[in-house]
Amino acid sequence: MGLYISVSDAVYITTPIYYVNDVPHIGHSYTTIIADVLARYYRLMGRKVFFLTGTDEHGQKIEKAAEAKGLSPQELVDGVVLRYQSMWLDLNISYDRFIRTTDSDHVSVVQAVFKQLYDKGHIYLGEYEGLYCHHCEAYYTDTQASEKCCPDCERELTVLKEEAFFFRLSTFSSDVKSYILSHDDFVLPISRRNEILSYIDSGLTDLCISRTTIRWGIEVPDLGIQLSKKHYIYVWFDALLNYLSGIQFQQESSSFERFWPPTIQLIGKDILKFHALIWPAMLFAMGLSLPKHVFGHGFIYQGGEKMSKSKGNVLSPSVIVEKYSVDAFRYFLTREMVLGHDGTYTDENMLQRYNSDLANDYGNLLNRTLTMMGKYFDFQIGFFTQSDLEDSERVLEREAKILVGNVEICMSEFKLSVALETIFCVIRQANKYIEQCAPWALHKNNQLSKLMAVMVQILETLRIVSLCLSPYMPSAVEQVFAQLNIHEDLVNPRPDLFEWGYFKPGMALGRPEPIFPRK
Ligand code: ME8
Repeated sequence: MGLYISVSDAVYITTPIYYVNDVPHIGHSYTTIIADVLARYYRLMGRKVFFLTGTDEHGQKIEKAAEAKGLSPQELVDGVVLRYQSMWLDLNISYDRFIRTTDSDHVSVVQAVFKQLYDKGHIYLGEYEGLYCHHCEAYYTDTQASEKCCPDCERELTVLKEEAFFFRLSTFSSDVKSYILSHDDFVLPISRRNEILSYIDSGLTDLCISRTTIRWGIEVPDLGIQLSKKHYIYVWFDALLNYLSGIQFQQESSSFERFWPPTIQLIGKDILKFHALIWPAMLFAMGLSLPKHVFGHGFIYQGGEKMSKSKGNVLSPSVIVEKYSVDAFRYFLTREMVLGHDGTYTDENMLQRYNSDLANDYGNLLNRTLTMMGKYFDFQIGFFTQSDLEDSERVLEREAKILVGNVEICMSEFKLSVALETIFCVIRQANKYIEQCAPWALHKNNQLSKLMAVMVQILETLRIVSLCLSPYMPSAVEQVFAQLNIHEDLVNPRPDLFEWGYFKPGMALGRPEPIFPRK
């Protein structure tokens, strides 16, 4: 499989918009951190990036959660949204817009799209009767729902009959299928692609996209027809359109013109059907181009169970962050979980990764290098020449030069954990290099020019691995750079920043300070 993200100027990255019927947990932070790492990486590579996240605030779930707490839906959502926003601030999430489905520009887009599709005949009025799950806000067919239980949450289903609007999903599903078949890299990973294709083949009916049973939602706009009751737009139809309203769809000289279509839409595998079938079908109906990639990642489990609000086994990111730091948390999630596969969070694994990778390998490399620079050269870069080193003593230079390209390949294939593995290989090699070159012996023998050349090999390597790590661990790398006395803009970086040869005689370094103290 080739590179997924090709060289083009604009990169548009989205996460699902999260339900606000409860507070954010580690599963939500997983999706959002992956999106943030990609967004930061592409900014670092000089691309224009738009990173959208937000909250899904309408529907019966919210109405019920508010009722249970004795609040109005608006009061409930306003409170929970703050929890999400402060969590993303704590986790260093660099989104460009936080969209709420209660934002007035979103509401206008949803109503406008609904009317446009109705006028084109892609939405029609009919009657719906079916087995409905109030919790998941979805209808199920008899085959999907054995014993009248919801196949997703196992709750009891009720028979519901209502006048309703329908979207012609059955018409557009064949377009979606042909598109998936002709675009290998549209639905990723491959297992998700197969899953959605067999779902389409199981036969599809039109999608009911309005409800008369809810109040907390976006009202169906005036369509010039008489309706017996007020209709509200189905929460998924509303929510999916955030990806358009979030970049000012149908506004003049908007981000939409610059960023559409999305480069990558990150989702959990639980909402694949909505993003790899219903959403593309809506886009076909609107005549818009489809996202380049929809990536359905796996779940984070804890003690063998999927973490979820409904199961009540939710692990709060704040607890982990407080114990290990935000960068260690971001590192763990992207290093330990292979994107696309399920993974498990355990405190033992977290501790192990923290001590071995962050404290021993990376932190120690920085600390011992700066300590030696202080001891031997009073933190000043001095004179050295390339001829001071044998070919075999320039191994780090060769490795660091190819690292940047290797990381680029991994990132464009969404192999975030492999990129980290590759970076840490070079870090471990740098530690080994110190043992092999034994700077203390060079100092003892008064080979000062060679000693400086060796130290610069290590310093350059530290600088380049840190640049590669910066999308994953932005604040730790900021501290590393401060200690290396490098003050660079990583959002609009100089193009030569990734090149070998930054440190020059006369430059001064900062003082060593542990970044990841051992636990
Ligand atoms: O589905 N492991 O919102 P939601 C990994 N509002 N990821 C997890 C996870 C876990 N244990 N639990 C949740 C919705 N997630 C809709 C989306 S989009 C137009 C509307 C992540 O709050 C994962 O990305 O239930 C999943 O898809 C998302 O949270 C669901 O969040």
